[in-house]
Amino acid sequence: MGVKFRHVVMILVVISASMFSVSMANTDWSFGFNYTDWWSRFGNHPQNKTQQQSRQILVGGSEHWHYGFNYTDWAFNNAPFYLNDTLVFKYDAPNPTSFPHSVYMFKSFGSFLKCDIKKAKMLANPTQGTGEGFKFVLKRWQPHYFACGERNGFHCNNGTMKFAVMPMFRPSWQWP
Ligand SMILES: *[C@@H]1O[C@H](CO)[C@@H](O)[C@H](O)[C@H]1NC(C)=O
Ligand SMILES: *[C@@H]1O[C@H](CO)[C@@H](O)[C@H](O)[C@H]1NC(C)=O
Ligand SMILES: *[C@@H]1O[C@H](CO)[C@@H](O)[C@H](O)[C@H]1NC(C)=O
Ligand SMILES: *[C@@H]1O[C@H](CO)[C@@H](O)[C@H](O)[C@H]1NC(C)=O
Ligand SMILES: *[C@@H]1O[C@H](CO)[C@@H](O)[C@H](O)[C@H]1NC(C)=O
Ligand SMILES: [Cu+2]
Repeated sequence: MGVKFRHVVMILVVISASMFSVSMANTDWSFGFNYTDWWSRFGNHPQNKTQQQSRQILVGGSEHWHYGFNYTDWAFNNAPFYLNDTLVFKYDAPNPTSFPHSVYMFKSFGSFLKCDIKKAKMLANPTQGTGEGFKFVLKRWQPHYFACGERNGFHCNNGTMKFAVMPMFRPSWQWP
């Protein structure tokens, strides 16, 4: 009996709520505030999928991956990076006119600072930067320490071929 009574009350609440929204639609209760506009800015409504897709980022931009370009500076200017973004390293195959390059990853911030290549893992050898380039997907939510491993850390140390990236979670909405 009590259960049925509560059901009746709930139904009445639903009916009066829908009546209220009908009257909302007919009368301007918003006093000029545009709720549609506000919701379209902040609400989690259907998104522009193009903007949601993870990006392919060319490391160094048009400079590609070479000795003497400041990649710390580049990473700072191109932050934030997001999870599932792809970093693309492009560099020439070893040839008589340019230094060979490679892509290494450090496990710790300490070995990154010192360019201790012996403690780094090779991700791409000197021939893997040709054509489409070497691609690395930022899959893990952790700092990533990249460097060129050539000349036992000289390219990393003196050639500034090193940078760190901390991928972020992509927000599900956009600021206006
Ligand atoms: C409210 O904003 C929406 C989306 O920007 C727009 O389409 C609509 O015309 C606006 N309504 C009024 C009353 O300004
Ligand atoms: C989504 O955003 C991209 C880039 O900002 C734009 O080129 C495209 O036209 C947008 N698509 C829609 C359906 O709004
Ligand atoms: C590279 O850029 C960073 C950030 O702008 C700066 O702190 C650093 O001194 C630069 N390194 C070199 C070798 O110029
Ligand atoms: C990244 O991509 C993988 C597989 O495509 C997906 O399962 C995962 O949820 C994505 N992560 C984020 C944070 O978008
Ligand atoms: C490191 O680079 C600087 C210029 O950026 C140069 O003056 C110096 O001689 C280089 N160090 C070595 C060991 O070659
Ligand atoms: Cu190099």
